[in-house]
Amino acid sequence: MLNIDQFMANLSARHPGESEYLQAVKEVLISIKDVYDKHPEFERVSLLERLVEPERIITFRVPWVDDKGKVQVNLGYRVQFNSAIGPYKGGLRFHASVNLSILKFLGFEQTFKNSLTTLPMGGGKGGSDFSPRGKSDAEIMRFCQAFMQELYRYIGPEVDVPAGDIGVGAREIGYLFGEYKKLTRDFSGVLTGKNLEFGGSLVRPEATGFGGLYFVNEMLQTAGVDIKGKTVAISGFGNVAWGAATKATQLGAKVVTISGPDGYIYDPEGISGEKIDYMLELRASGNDIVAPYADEFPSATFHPGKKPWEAKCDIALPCATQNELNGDDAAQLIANGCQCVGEISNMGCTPEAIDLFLEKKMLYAPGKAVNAGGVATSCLEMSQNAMHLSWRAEEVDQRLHEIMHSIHHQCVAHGREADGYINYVKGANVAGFMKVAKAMMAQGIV
Ligand code: 2IT
Repeated sequence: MLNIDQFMANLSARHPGESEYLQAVKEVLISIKDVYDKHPEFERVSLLERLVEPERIITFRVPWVDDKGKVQVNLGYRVQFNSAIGPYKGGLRFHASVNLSILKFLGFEQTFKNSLTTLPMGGGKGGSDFSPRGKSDAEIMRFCQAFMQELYRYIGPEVDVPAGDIGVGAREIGYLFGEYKKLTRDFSGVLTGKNLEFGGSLVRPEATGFGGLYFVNEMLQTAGVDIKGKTVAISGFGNVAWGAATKATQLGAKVVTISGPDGYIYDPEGISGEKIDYMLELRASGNDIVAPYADEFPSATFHPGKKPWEAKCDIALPCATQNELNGDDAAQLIANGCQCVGEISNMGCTPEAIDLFLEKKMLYAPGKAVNAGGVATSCLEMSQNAMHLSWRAEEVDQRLHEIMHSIHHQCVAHGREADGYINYVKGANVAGFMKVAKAMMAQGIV
């Protein structure tokens, strides 16, 4: 029988202070306790004790020269978490906050997310505490090259396939790919999120946000709610927020907020059309702020230092980073009549927020289900690379749609409670876990 308190006490003694990692593990343990206890064969082979530890962690220093000629030293990591169902797959995050706890939580989540996609991918994550904020293009390139000069030894198209995450977009993937190719003389699908000219997939840039909205739309439909005319609060303004705003608008909803580290924008006329394009300009400025939006579009107001969850909305979509929506934010959303929260960031909600959503029986689904369209489309990019061809946008989008439908179906199958309420947290964790667990059982003690 799984004793969660005992298990967590042992794990935190081994990994003191790794709060994000411990938080992610605990959430999964709570969800899977019932099914785990029904499988005594799991306990006999210490399946959970193995599953929570990464198979391998690679850490290295990344020395690079800035524009002033000064040598900078950052830390680089790759956490190869679980390869039971396929090669390690997951993004690279470049952000000042990056540490091992964050990358281990992301790698752990990625393992279950990738399992849910129905595609053959293990879980991995990596990155650096390098901050792209305010860096020149040449500095970004030199950093990416220095990072790859070490990472290339540990990755490969059938071994470990990194992609983007916060701070890593098509530009960085291009520089990383160029350096990998130079070092190995191997043109292969070793990274995803590439530009179209050298093996990238149509729809990959939009995929996380589009997939998120396909999933949220299906949640709403299951509850008999039409998304048309609904008001949507989005956090963040990067690639994920951009894709989510685009698809929400296409489906007839009205997006009223975006946010950055500096505060949030409230635009009651709706963030659509050229305003969504403007998000790309904000991103390209490299300043990591949204305040200029309010100067550009007079219908909008800027709320410095505040989070978008105080704005009235029907649907809330966290699209920025972990733990960006806490218990107080959840209470405020509920008080304002919010009906649905679709987490598109990884672990965007704190345990307190999730407890509140579940207690109120709200429509709430976790990132590992809602945002899985990004990595799923990365796998479609790998498939195209392996076949040396490229699919039309309609074809990729169609597959993305089917994958999100399947993930929703798995959540319902494993998460429906006696009163009919769908606990998407439980559904996603149980479905994701069982596939990985069965694969680990079959492969012996490794
Ligand atoms: O969190 C994620 O799923 C990603 N950052 C995308 C990973 C990928 O391999 O496309």
